[in-house]
Amino acid sequence: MGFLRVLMLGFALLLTSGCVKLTIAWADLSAQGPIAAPAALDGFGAAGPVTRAEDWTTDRAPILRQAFQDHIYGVLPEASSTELIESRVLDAAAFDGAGRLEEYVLRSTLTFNGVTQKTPRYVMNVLYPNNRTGPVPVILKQSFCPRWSTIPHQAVARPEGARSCDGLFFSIARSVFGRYIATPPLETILQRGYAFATIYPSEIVPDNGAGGLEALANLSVGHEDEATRWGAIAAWGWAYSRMADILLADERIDDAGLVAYGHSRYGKAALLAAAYDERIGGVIAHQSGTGGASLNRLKKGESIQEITDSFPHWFSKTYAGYAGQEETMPVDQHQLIALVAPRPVLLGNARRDVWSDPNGAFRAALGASPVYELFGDKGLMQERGDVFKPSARLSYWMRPGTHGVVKEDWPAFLAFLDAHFMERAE
Ligand code: GTR
Repeated sequence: MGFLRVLMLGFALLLTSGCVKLTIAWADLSAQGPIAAPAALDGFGAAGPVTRAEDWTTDRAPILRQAFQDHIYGVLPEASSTELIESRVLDAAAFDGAGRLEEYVLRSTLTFNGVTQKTPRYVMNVLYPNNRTGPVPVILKQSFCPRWSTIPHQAVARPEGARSCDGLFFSIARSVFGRYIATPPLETILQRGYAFATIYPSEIVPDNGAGGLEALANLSVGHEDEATRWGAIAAWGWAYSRMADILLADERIDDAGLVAYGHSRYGKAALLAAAYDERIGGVIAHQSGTGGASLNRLKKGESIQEITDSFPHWFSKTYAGYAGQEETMPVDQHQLIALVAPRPVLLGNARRDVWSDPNGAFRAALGASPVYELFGDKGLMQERGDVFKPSARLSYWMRPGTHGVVKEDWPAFLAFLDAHFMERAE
C-alpha cells in the first residue's frame, strides 16, 4: 500500500470514527451462542403457537407488525398513497445505451388518526434496461448518497448547494467503504436485465437529529403519543413502499420483482419495508446491524444505547427505553426477518464489521428459519454462515473485510437476484 493511500486511509478513519466504528476484531459465526428469543413459532402474548403457514400470514404477522411499531420503529401511517406529478425521459440511451433514464416527480399523502398530510415533492430516478422487452425486476435503492451521486449522469441534476458523494472526501471514503458505496455497478445491473430505481430519502425525512425529528413530527400530526412517534427508519421503509406505488403501475416492471436494497441504515429501512409491505417481492439488507437484521438480545457491536444516543431520530423513544434491558423486549429481529417469509431475503455481512454484528444477524436468520420452513422452504439451508447459497430464500452472505459495499458484494447480490427473480422475467 503506497504512502498516500495509507495517509488517506488514516484520514478517513479519523473522519469516520464517530460514525461507523471500524474494528480489527472478527465476527464469530458459531451458532453455539444464545439463540433468538422468543422462538418464532411459539405462542406470542395471548396467541398460541403457529403450526400452519396460513396462520402465520393471517394471525401472527399482523400481531408482530404491531409489536415492532410499538416497541422499536414507531407507528406507521394508517393510509398512504403517491401522486405522480410529472415524469420525463432524461436520456433514452444512458450509460452507453444500456438503459433508459427517467425522472418522476412525486408527492405522497399519509394519514395518522384521520389527519392527512402531504410530503414535500421528491424525485425518483429510474433506469430501465434497453436489452429487454418484457416486464423486468427492479432494484429499489435508498442511500445517504443523493440520487445525483447514485446515478452519475449529467441529466440527474444536483440542486444548487446540495451535498453529493463526489469530491475529495468521498474519493477517500470510497477507499475505505468500497467502490460501490455511492454508485452501484449500473451498467452491469442493466445488462443483467434489471431496472433500477432510486430516491434520496433525505428529500422526505432528512438524516439528522433536529431536521429529521421535525420532519417526522410534521408528517405525523395526528399521532399524539411521543413515545411511539415514528422514527426515520420507519419513514424511509415507508418510502420504499411509495416507490412501489409508482413502479407497480408501470407495465415495464414485473409486479413480483420489486426488490428493496439498502446498505447499513438503509438496510434496516429496506428490511422493514419488506416486512410490512407484501408487494415488495424480496430484500437485500446489507450490513443492516442494530435495528436491522441483528438481534437486540446479548448482542455484540452497536448497542441500543449507542444507536439511540447517536441517532435520536432513527427509532421511536420506546426503543431507546430498552437500552440495558434488552432481555425484556417482547420482540427481536429474527421475527422481523420472518415477516418477509416466504419471500427471498439476503443478509449481507463482513467478517470484521463487528459493529453491525454479523453473528447477531446469523442467529437472527437461524431464528427466522423455522418460518421459512413452515412455508415449505429449506430455511437457512446451511449450518455455517460462511457458505453462501444465493438460491436459498433465506440467504446469508459473509465476506472478508469491513463495513461498506465492495467489489465482491454486487456479484453476490446479483447471484441472489438471478436465482430468485430473473427466470420468471424471461
Ligand atoms: C452507523 C450506525 C450503524 C449503521 C451505519 C450506517 O453510524 O452506527 O447502525 O447504520 O451508521 O448507516 O452506515
